[in-house]
Amino acid sequence: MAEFNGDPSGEGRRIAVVVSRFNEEVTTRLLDGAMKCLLQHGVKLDDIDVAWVPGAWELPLAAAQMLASERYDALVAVGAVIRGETPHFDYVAGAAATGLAAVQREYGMPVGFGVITTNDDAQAEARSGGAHGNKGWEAALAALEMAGLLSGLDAIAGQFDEPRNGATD
Ligand code: INI
Repeated sequence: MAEFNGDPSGEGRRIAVVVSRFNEEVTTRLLDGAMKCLLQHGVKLDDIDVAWVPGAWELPLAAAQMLASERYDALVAVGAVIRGETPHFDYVAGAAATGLAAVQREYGMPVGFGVITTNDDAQAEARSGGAHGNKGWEAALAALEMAGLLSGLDAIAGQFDEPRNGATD
């Protein structure tokens, strides 16, 4: 049996961050959390690129463009979708989540999901450095852990000469 865990060390990692300006007070705090996490785990400031987009709707496109550059080991997406009086919230939050999940699969690269979706400002406050922690920090940590896991899985894959599904015996 083999068991794999991702090492969240950021040493030598290059990280992309995409952050949305909508609800900027909240997203700035989420970005702060993500940056602190990356730096505390050993990522160099020069190895972090931050791209700002207008709103959460735009996160997947910018994330795709950044990962297409093949410059990064992982990406962290940060945004805040706060419920209003119309169904707009559902479209923006849903598109951000499904879009970022699609980007993650398309590029085979970790995308930390630091987009909070809340019913009101108080819930957003609580999740951006308040009573419920900082979801930007958590997303950055998840992205680093997944980068470590993918490196470990890559290394073991290289130890097999033949793919199992190509075996003839
Ligand atoms: N964008 C957000 O990031 N959060 C929101 O809460 C939000 N609301 O509620 O409307 C929001 N809308 C803007 C959207 O992301 C796009 O930027 C806009 O529609 C232009 O494409």
